[in-house]
This record gives sequence, C-alpha cells and structure tokens, in this order.
Amino acid sequence: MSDAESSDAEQGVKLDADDADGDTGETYTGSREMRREDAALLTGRAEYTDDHEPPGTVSLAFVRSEYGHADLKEIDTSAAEAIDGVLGAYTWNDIEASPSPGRLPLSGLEEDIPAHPVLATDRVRYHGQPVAAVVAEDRYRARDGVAAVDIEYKPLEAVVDPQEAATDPNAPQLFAEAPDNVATAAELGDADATDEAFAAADRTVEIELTNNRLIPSALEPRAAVAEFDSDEGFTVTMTSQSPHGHRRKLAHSLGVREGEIRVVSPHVGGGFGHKGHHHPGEAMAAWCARELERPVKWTATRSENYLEGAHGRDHRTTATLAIDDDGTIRGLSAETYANVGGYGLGSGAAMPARYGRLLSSQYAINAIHCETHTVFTNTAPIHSYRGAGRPEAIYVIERLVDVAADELGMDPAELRRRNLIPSGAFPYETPVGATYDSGDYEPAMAKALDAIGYDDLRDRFGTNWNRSSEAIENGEMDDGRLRGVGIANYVESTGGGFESGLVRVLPDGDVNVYAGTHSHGQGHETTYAQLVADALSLPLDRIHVSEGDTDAIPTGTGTFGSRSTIVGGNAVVTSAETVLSKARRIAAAELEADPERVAYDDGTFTVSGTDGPGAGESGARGDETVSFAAVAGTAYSRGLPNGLEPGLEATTFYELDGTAYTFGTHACIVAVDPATGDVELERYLAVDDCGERVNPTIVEGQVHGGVAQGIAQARYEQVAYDEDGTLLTDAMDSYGVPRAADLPPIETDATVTPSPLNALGVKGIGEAGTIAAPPAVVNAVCDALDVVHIDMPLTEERVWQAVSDERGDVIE
Ligand code: MCN
Repeated sequence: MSDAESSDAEQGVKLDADDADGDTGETYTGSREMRREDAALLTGRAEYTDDHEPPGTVSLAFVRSEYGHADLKEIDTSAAEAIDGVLGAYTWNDIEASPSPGRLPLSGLEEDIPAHPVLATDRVRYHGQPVAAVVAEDRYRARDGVAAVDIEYKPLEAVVDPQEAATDPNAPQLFAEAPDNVATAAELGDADATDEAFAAADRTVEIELTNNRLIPSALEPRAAVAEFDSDEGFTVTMTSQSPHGHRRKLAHSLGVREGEIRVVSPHVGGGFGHKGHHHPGEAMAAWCARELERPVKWTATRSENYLEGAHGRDHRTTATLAIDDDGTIRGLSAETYANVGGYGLGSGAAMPARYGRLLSSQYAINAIHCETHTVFTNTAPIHSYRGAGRPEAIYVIERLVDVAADELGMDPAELRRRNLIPSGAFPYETPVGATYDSGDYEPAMAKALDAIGYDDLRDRFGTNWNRSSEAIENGEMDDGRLRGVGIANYVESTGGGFESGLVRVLPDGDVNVYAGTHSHGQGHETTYAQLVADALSLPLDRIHVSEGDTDAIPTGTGTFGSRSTIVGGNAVVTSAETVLSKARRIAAAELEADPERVAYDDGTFTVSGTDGPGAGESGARGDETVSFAAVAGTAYSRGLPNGLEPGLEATTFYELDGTAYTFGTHACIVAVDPATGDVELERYLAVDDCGERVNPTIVEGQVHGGVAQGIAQARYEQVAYDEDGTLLTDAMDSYGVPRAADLPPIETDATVTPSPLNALGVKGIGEAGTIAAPPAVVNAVCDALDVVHIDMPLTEERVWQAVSDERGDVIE
C-alpha cells in the first residue's frame, strides 16, 4: 500500500484534502472505504437464493436435450410421475394448456421469429435446452424423475459456427422465418465514405479473427425459489442482476401483470451479465409454484449453468484498416458474424450494435463501415457477458493497429499516439454513431508506457515491426524465453437507461437508501453510502443501502453495462439533495428564518451569519441551530409549517443525457517458452480513467476482476461444441477458468477526466478489464513470437504451433 493509500485507510473518516489522489475537500467520495458488505460475505452470514427455504419447499429439475438439433417425436413422463414423491412432470403440452404464454420475451429480433419457449415445443435447438420439468418433494427424487422421463428424438444436422450458418448454402436452416439463419443484419457508418477513404490510402491491412465464445462462471449458479399465493401473487427469490427487469419478463412468460409479481434478489455470487437475462429455469419455477401451490426451488448445477446460461462473445470478423505510410489511419471496415445461439435471448441479438459503435476506439478515424449479421446456430443462447460488444470491438481495432504497425515498420505505440483523438476534440462524434463525452487519451497512455518501461523494453527485446532473427535472439533472455510487450487502448461506453433511487430519512435521522440497481460483487452498499453521506453531510454509518426487492422501490433497471454508479449513483444523490432541500425548509421554520439563510454542514442547520446558539443578529429565535436528526423527527410530527407535507423522502428517476466513455491503456510483458508454448505474464499494468472515482479501492477491485476475466479469455477459456452441437466444455474441468495462481499481479493506476454529463463527474468501470486485457495479451504474445496473429485462447498448443511454423503466418 502506498503512503497515500495507508493514510486514508482509516474507515468512516472523510477524505482530507491531502489524503489521496489529488482530491480536495472533506468527502467520503474519493476515499478508500472498506466494503461494508464484506463482513457478511466473508463470514458466511450472507444469504443466497439457495439458502431460502420456505416451509413446504419442493424441488424442480429439468430433463435437458441430449442433442444440439433434433425433432421431439415423443415424450413419456408416466414413469417419472409414478415415482413416490414426484409431484408433477411437465412438458410443453402442459404449458400450452395453461394460461401462460410460456415463452421468454423477445426484443431486438423480428417479431415473427419464435421466441425461446420455457420447455421445448416440437424441436430442440441446442444441447441442454429444457425439454421437460419434474417437481418432487426433494432434489433427489426430482433427479430420479428426470432420469425416468423417456424421450424419442429424431436427430437433425446441426450447425454451430455463425459464419458457416449464414454463408454456407448447405447449412441447415433453423427457422423458416430467418433466411440464411440470420436473426438481424445491421450496418453502421457510411459505406461510400469508407470506400473513398480506402481508395485514397497508401495501403490496407486486413485481419480475420475469432472472438472466442465464453461462458460466465459466476461462483453461484443461477437459482430461483418461487412462491405463489392466489391473493398475493408470486414472490420469486432469485439470482438477479435486474430484479425489476425480471419482474417484467416473468410477467410476460407467465401471462400475468407485473403487479402480481414480487422479485427479491438477495446476495448474488457474481453475475457477469448472464443473471440479467431471462432463462427458462426461473420462469418454470414460478409456473410450477402456481401449478402446485407449493414453494418451488430450482438451483442449477454447474453443468446446467454451462449448458443453458447465456454464453458470451463468439464473433467471426474480417476487418481492414486503410492507412497511410506515415501511420495516419484513414478508414476501417469490418464485417462480423455474431452467434446468437439457438434462440435470440432478448437484446443479445442487438449486441452487435454496441460492438460496431465502439470500433473507432480512441482513434480519429474519419470513415468507418461495419456490417454485422447475428446468426442462429445450434448452440446455447448468447447474450451479454461482461463487456458485451465492447471487448469484441476493441479487440478488432487493437489487433489491426498492431498488424498495421508491423506492416509499416512503425512502433505500435507511436502509431497509436499519432491517431489519438486530441483532447480538445470532445465531445467527439465518431463515424459509427458514438459521441464521446470527454477524454484525454495521451496522458493515460503515457502513464502506462512509462510505468511498464516501454522504451527500455523495446531496447531490450528488439522490435517486431522490423525484427531480424538476430533481434529475436536478442529478445531471448537468459532463460531462453521470448519476451514481448503488448499495449491496448480502449474506450468503454457506460451509463445507459434510467435508474431509480429512493432516499428515505427515518424519524431519528438515519437514512435508508434504495436503488433499482443490484450489486452482486460491485460494492454498491459502500459506494452509494459514500455518495449519500456526502450529499446529506452525515456520518457514513447513518446511511443504510438496500437493493434487490421490487416491493421496496417501484421500478428500476438493474446492474449491467457499468451503469450503476453513473445512473444509480446520480439517482440516489439527486434524491438526497431533494430531501435536504425539504429538510432545510423545515429547519428554517424551526429557526424562524428564511430558508435561503439557513446553512447546513455536518448534520447541523445554522442560520447563516451566526456561529451557533446565541451568536449575532439573525432575525431568528435564540436557538439558532438544529440538527438533521431533529429536523427528521419534526418531519414526521403533526402540523408541519408552511404547508409542508409530513415525511422526508424522495425518489428520483435519473437518466443520463448521452453516454459516458471510460478509457485507458493497458500494457503487459510476456515471456514465451518456445519449447512448450507456455506463456507467462511477467507484468500486467492497467491505467484507467473512469472520471471521478467514488472509491478508488473498489474501482481497482473492479479492474482486477475484469482483467482476470480478460486474461482468461486471451489465454484459457474456449467454449467447444462438436459438429453435432454437443457442448464439450460442460464443466469446470473441461472449460479453462483460471485459478488465482494462473494470473499475474495486476498493477493499477488512473487518470481522472470527469464526465461533463453528470454532476458527480463519474463514468463506469465495471467492464474495463475485460475490454483491454485480451488485445494487450495477444499483442504481447504476437510481439514475442513475431507472428501476425494467433486466435484466442493462446493455449500452449497454439503458441507452440506458432513458434514451430514459419514466423509471420496466420494460425488457423
Ligand atoms: N465506482 C467508483 N467510481 C467510479 C465508477 C465506479 O467508485 N467512477 C465503483 C462503483 O460505485 C461500484 C463499482 O465501482 O461500486 C462498479 O461500478 P460501475 O462501473 O458503475 O458498474 P456496475 O456497478 O453497474 O456493475 C456492472 C459491471 C458489469 S456490467 C459486470 S458484468 C460486472 C461488474 O460490474 N459483473 C461483476 N463487476 C462485477 N464484479 C463482481 N464482483 N461480480 C460481477 O458479477
């Protein structure tokens, strides 16, 4: 810990002007408060969905498709129903006969494309799709019931690769309503302008790459406990990142009104995007609870989570950069086939739009054209996974820039620097429809390069843009390994949609804060408390934050897209300000003074021009201060002055006018063993700029987590389906989730460029690491090996193959 860090590590103490990071003023905002939520989490006191066990709870389990693509000829549930303790075994026929539509809501797709049914209708479209549901007194008999369901399938030819599905005329057609299996097609940017830029440029460089398919591996698998009462409706306790979103989607699937559903999301052990989406399991739990009038619990096994929980990424892209010999980038064109899996899961199909919008990254590129095709395949549905379109875009441009630098014989850092959007150009509009609110890219990049010792590394390792074999030899250190350095610049769009924040002051002056977001590892309980404590000038321990209950706050959006701080944070702060303004009017009446003359600080209202009781002339009565707590008490007493209504609370629905763009530069050093293909990350360094930081420690934690997942994508993780659509990586022993020992120490630093779009000056940070790390790592390994490109993940085998092949080859 640095000196600055240790001095502000004292908890519950406001940050002093000299404490840290150049912040001024006494605020909790900006201080390194320890996360309040951790005591319960670390001591095992935190309650998760699976811990919820209302009396009479029964267990739900699914029969899942063994095939990637097959017709369902017959389903026989009689043997399952005969098992002692089995309460029901259901198929699509039962759903169809019920009042529920039984499909997940569809958005971003053509309305005539069938939406995902909660149980398969007459055809299964991915391995693991739920076909039948069995409810029993306990989970063991539910499993016995699952094993007893007899299904006759007629296997069909499958397709798992999105490009093949869209372009091979012989590929099976999955929906009659989606010719060539294309779910959506979108174009961004100006094709003619891009053609002109290409014609004028000195040269073009092209790359074909795959953004590997990933599975979110939250520690807690998805789970739901659904209760039904004919008077009260449904209460669904579930692993949700977006309780209000799930209330709406459950209402859709069940065919009931939103008011009939309460969603409660207790502690959630990570989400990374997939717990924001609506899946069959949770909807079926609610359906069964109504059917049986018993509380129904479903907790996914790890394999079920892998089979059916929304996967991420899976793009095939061909991208070309038009560039002049002096390194000026003139244009970029990209064509991408993005997998959406067997069914489009809501906005999963819209993800490529977010992808295309970020292709300009930090660079002033005058002409960009991007075509995306989202494509149905016989694989699990794809939706947003931490980063959600942003890592895919930044990977394309950051790889292209390195390839171009290599081709031009130019330092890749210098090539980047030459094309950065200048700091005076903000707000900056890109040719693909993004308007960057603020940015100052050069200092962040310089900080990262300085910290990693870039110039020195280039001297030591040689350069790969014109590196001779002797230079490569020079790059070998004493241990015979090849060293390389990789950098990646990025932007991250943050803050979409509205968010609600309710601040309720209790009669004793304690403050309850509710938000429509949902923390599942991000630390909102701490950071929202910091913000509200400052807005109300109260001690931190008077502020209590809750999220996750749709009955506590009328509506909200949820936590995804690194939006909570910027929209949720501003919502709770705006509510706190409204509350304070009312409190001031009550205080003014108490003090018999004009509200304009009532000052407030540190929990005390004072008539301005006085220093406290009895001092000076104020036109007020003798007692010239009143505490916030006393005002809170008055707010709930009879006969408030000046026609004020009783109570002291406010709700704000906050929406940002625009999008805030976080940015930064990550850099890393790798050592590659040419004999084995083993890659060691010797250093990894992140410089991120998310505007003002509410809690730098939490921000760094977010960067650490994101970088870990980004490195995992670059080096280890790859979802594999065989050609029949069978998921081969259906457990952690076959899917390469890294362990702590597989990751390097992650060094962090920051620059601070406030967003002008919101009063707090904040931007989001939750996904930055997943965006920057993959290109930083791949760039470093390609630098070490002097190859043009290796597709992720950089397994030992692929790297070894690249070493063995002629250097400069593209590895398929
Ligand atoms: N923060 C801050 N100052 C800023 C920005 C953020 O102090 N300028 C703090 C926030 O107050 C918050 C945290 O950093 O405590 C993250 O804030 P933000 O960037 O607003 O992101 P969200 O809270 O909206 O979180 C969403 C983001 C996403 S999209 C995924 S996916 C994700 C993630 O955060 N999944 C996570 N981080 C995760 N962390 C954990 N542990 N588990 C997950 O599943």
